[in-house]
Amino acid sequence: MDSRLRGNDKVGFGNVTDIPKKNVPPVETLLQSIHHGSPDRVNEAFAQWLAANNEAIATTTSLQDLESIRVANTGKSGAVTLLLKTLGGMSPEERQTKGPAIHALREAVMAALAERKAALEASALDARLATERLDMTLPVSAGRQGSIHPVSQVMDELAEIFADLGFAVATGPEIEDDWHNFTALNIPETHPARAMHDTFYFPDDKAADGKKMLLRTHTSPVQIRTMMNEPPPIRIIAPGRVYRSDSDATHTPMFHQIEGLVIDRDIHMGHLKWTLETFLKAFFERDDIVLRLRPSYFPFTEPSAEVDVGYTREKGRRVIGGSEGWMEVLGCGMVHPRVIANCGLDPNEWQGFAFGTGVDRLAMLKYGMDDLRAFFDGDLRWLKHYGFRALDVPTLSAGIGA
Ligand code: 2NL
Repeated sequence: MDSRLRGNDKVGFGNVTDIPKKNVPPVETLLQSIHHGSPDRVNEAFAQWLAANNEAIATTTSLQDLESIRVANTGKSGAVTLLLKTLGGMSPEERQTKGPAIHALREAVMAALAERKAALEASALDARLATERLDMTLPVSAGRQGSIHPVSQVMDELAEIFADLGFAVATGPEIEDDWHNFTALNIPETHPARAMHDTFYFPDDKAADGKKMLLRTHTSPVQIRTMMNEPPPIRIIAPGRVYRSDSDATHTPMFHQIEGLVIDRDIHMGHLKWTLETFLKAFFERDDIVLRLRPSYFPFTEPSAEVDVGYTREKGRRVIGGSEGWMEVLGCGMVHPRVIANCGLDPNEWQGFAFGTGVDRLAMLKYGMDDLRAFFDGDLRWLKHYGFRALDVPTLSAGIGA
């Protein structure tokens, strides 16, 4: 007698334990009908067993129980398996009369097991879906959130504004060689910027020309690299960290700069002034921006100018816009023909303008901080106060928009 089909009260390791108690006839009744019974007797015994077994399958409530039945049916010494084994000892004639019933029984058992398995799996999934449902309309719990540093915010605003004007963002190494940082820019060997006390040099790292590597003092080398690697027309901005050996209330050894460069045919100062005016109006979100270009000198531009922007006093503070006074905000000029030639371009064919300014200073002017050093202290209270929400997108038309 196959105890597994009638429940099992002797629980031990390796035994099948969870058989639902059902009136499935013992497998012996099937075997006896095969060996001794008439075809009618076989059919009757098979039908009875199958009905009871189907009932057992259909009333299982867990995949675990179903698996117990599967093992009892089609496992190594399961009822179906034992029946199949009897085929081997039959004469061909006997096999022909009894074989089909055995195979049909097997098919029926397999089908019933598969059907119940699918049903139990489906309801297990339904149950999971019901308990694991998420309410997407619940308000988000406000966890601790960081904020965007004003320098990052202003850099994003600048990138956005200049993108609208057709400028791409270019980047390059912060550790530079002397040629890209100074020589290509027409900065003479004797220029004070090249002195040890103004520029951070690496004492041991040298370029192929034997000159010491250095921390870039402006982002101009990025523009030099772009001019050497990409054919004109060029419209780029180069934002990034720059380094100078300088430290007091208004200077930090590392600060942020943004430079702009346009190289094309027939570019003149009119393009330069319009671009700067459009940029400053968008950046300060005011239409009453007044510019003043004062003649100046940079080795890499000719002519060169310093750009002042008009301000007014509001409650004792200086606010950009109007023209009660002037504040210097940018340096600019037409790219020196020697710089264009240094980059392998013909200065008779290609001209352009360039400008540069400090990002930290722009941030202070727009958002009203008064101490540059606080920018780099990493004080969370300062960041909370002056920081920006992530995902606020700056636009040309509205400064910071949706
Ligand atoms: C300033 C002035 C300036 C440039 C930067 C530049 C770059 C190349 C060629 C020519 Cl590759 N010029 N950059 C030009 C004029 C002024 O910056 O006051 N910066 C803080």
